[in-house]
Amino acid sequence: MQMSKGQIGRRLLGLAGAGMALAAGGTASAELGQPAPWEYKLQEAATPVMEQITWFHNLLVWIITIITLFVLALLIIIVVKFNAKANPVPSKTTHNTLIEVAWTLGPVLILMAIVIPSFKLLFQELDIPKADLTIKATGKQWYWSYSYPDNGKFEFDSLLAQDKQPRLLGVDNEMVVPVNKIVRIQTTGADVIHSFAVPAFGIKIDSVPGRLNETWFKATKTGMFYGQCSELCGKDHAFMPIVVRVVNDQEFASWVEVAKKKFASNPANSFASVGAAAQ
Ligand SMILES: [Cu+2]
Repeated sequence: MQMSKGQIGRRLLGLAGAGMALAAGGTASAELGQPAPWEYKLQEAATPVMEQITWFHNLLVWIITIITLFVLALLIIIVVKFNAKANPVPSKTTHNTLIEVAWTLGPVLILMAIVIPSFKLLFQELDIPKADLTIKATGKQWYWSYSYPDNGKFEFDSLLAQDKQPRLLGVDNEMVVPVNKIVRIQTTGADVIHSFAVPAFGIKIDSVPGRLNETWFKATKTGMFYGQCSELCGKDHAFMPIVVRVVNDQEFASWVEVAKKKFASNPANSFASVGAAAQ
């Protein structure tokens, strides 16, 4: 089929329009704390650590883009200016002090610009501030158990709820935490290695049997935040989501009261194993 230039132009415009509509649709349906269709960015941050991760990620994207364009420009200049036809008698230059110093110092400075915020972020993630609340998350094949040693020592299981939205992310009993409080997560695996990860909080930490790993978050927004087990742990690895509901202090206190009664019949709560969180 022959197309005129006008037709091709209109088709291209249509395609671009469709692409933009898709992108806009993706943004419109993006909700805090969960993945969105056509998402290509990091999830919106809900903790100071995730804000820092997002900032650092964007910085790196800028740096790598500028480096790539710079190298591409050099390549194009060389191909155009110094090919055999354009430059039949090649120069025999072997050393240039200025350029050699520049291409050594330049990368050093770029690495310094990366290393400083990188270490700052690493320390922010690893230095756990004094926690207001500790929750132990135990990865099991294939669900999570959460215990609250500070709030009356109760424990409950959190299993995928097929009927809940978002699909494959909803659970029957979500972890509940107060907003703007420092929550320390201690995690372990009951059978194999799992990994506790919530993208909007910027946390991902392995849950290893026989070992207690720690991380922390301070959620600054209320709402539902979804994550998934992030270490291949067996056949139902894809079906053990993590849901954290962030609420205000009063809602948290009343949830604790209800939860203590609701999960009183959980056999795990009759054992002393729950209160083992180290202070
Ligand atoms: Cu898993």
